[in-house]
Amino acid sequence: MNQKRLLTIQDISCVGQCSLTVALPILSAMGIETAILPSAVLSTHTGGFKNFTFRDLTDDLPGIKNHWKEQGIRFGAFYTGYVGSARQLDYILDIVNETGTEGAKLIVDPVMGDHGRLYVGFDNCFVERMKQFCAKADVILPNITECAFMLGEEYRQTGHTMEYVEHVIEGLRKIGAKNIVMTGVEMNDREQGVAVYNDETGKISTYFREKVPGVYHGTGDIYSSVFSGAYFLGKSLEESARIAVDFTVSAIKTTEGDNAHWYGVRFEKVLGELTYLAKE
Ligand code: PXL
Repeated sequence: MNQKRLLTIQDISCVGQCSLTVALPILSAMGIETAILPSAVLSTHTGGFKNFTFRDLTDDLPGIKNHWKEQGIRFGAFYTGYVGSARQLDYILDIVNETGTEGAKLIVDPVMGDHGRLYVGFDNCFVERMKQFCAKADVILPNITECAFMLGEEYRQTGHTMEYVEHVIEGLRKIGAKNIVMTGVEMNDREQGVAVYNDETGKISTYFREKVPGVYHGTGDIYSSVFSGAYFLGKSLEESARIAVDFTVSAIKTTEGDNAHWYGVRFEKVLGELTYLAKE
């Protein structure tokens, strides 16, 4: 059986260009066999649509895991995003421990909030459980909001100095995080990017691109999907982080200034920019 398979665990928001509806096409375009495990099914994402439906699939996870084990199905890496319940985090760890191949990496995007606020349905209790989950990951990909909540500190929207970045990374390492990719870092109002802490070298590096004005939904999921794919393909932490920034900027530019398309970005238009990775 082909062991070079990645499993991504996040919700299906049927409409809204986020979570699995971006992760699967992105990872596929990168030439990666991708298995999915929906953590929940929602009619839309929760970021602006009203009265969305929400079906939590937590109780389905053990049975799915048992079937995979019975069938000898294994995964070479795991990438998690939006999780439907705190209880699910324990089930996900069982899946990782019991179905991962030797050396399989766990990449965690601790999806909980953005712009200084937790998403609808998340609370401090979930934040605590997510902190413990992040300690088990090989790489975590928190945005600035998620960093602030995990450290129990005030959210800083912009003006992130190197001292601030170092402080956050130190705090996350105290929680038990290993490799860290902080997203949404803004040291000035012209640029946005990431700070990467490499657990092997102990070094922090940054990568910035021009900031595109506006608010763009689902771009965190786009970022984490590209990062996870590149890392799984054997790129370094730093290179994976850069590839993901460049693609996210391209995806945002497809929708720049289009206020009617407020719920997501038209990343489909630029998916071709990733296919070179499938050929390498
Ligand atoms: O993009 C993150 C995300 C994922 N899944 C659901 C969401 C959001 C952000 O709002 O609502 C259901």
